[in-house]
Amino acid sequence: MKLKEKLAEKIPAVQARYKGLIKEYGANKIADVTVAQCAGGMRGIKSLLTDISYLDPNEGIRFRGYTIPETLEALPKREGAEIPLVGGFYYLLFTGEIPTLEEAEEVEAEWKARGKVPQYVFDVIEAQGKDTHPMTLFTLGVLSMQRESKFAAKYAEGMTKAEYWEPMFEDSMNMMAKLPAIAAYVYRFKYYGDKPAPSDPNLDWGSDFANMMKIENLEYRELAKLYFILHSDHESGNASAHTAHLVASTLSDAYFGWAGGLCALAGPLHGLANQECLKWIMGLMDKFDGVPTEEQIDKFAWDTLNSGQVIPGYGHAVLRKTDPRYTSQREFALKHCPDDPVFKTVSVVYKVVPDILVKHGKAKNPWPNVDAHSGVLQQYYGVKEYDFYTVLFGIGRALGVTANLTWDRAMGQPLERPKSITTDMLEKLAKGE
Ligand code: CMX
Repeated sequence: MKLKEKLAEKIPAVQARYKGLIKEYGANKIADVTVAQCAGGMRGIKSLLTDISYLDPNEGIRFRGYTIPETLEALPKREGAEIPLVGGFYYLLFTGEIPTLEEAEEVEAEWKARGKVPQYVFDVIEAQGKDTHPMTLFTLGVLSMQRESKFAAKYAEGMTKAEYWEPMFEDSMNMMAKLPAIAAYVYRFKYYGDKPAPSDPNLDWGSDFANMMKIENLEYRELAKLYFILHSDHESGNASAHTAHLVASTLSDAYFGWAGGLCALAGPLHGLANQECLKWIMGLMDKFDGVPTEEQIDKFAWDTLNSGQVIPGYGHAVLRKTDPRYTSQREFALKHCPDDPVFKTVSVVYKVVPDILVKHGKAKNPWPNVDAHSGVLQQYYGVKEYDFYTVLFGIGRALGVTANLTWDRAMGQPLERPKSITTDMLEKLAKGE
């Protein structure tokens, strides 16, 4: 396929640049580490390398150098569609080039050809039972497919390092192709006790997810594509992408890597915040019986903070302004559901909460992140089961993660192994002893 050929063309130069950098400048310093960084979650330490995306604290994410509006503008769309093909976006993440419609369609066609999920994946999900959290069901589904790994099989046969990226790419394509069907299965099984709609060969990857979910409103197809693109990548240091990179740096495959990443995504400080967010908004609306006033939100937010909880959907480890992923979803809502009471509530929350967080004085960033807006749109189209939302995040984030894992192999990135020290050692270093 063209995407694979394009990668094969690009890899030697990138690899030579990477190896050359280490060889020529390997001993040069690029940063120092403070006591706070060592003891406090490694915030901001420049220690990961990726060209897939970059997160500027003030500007937000750029995918291969393109901002979100630029990405949505530049990528090819099918006739009549509002949002570009996710297959074309995947091409951009891998190659750094805007594909033609034909190139985007080729990725879509490959996904279609590789999309059939083995029955044992569904058996694993059903064996867990409906009471299990959807992220557990989804993660188990992904992990169960590890036995299909081309990378693991080739590694067992024996291959050279230069060949590593190829089976990683194949695993990435195979896994991406199946994630929407697995997620739709989890959704229908857990909440409705039935099966997803059959895949429609005429629909693109994102729209087919909406179809398999059995969401009738056709606008949800556009939202699905937008959602997956927006959640795809946030450079490499976020917990889910970093976990996947770490796991796969041991030369385990993309299934092991992404199952690990999904476990990190399932925490409330990361991907699970999207479920917590809508739960918080619905709690707010229940308490005040509809769209609350600014005064009512003020009280509710302070009650949350005073009870020791965080306000979900606000704050970020890197960003220092409103997340452009929030803005993009807000624009979609303004176009498609401006009168929805939940959207109206989220809009008033946006007016009130940043000031409260500033007064509270703890959060370094008082502005909303991606999770503050995603649930509103989901519930509007009928996906009201908010504990499912992190699964949606898990489909989207896999796009960036698998592109990174393939490039990690292509560049020959090694096993990740930072150094830990003891508290005694840190004290001595801190005091300059
Ligand atoms: N509400 C209340 N307190 C908050 C807060 C919020 N939304 N955001 C940060 N704080 C607090 C932190 O808990 C921390 O308190 P302590 O000093 O008592 O530990 C303090 O402010 C400083 O935190 P920070 O340096 O600003 O933020 P971190 O890098 O430590 O954490 C994040 C970032 C996102 C985990 C944090 O802002 C948060 O908990 N937000 C709410 C949960 C959320 O929306 N997570 C989703 C993030 C996006 C994603 O990954 O999906």
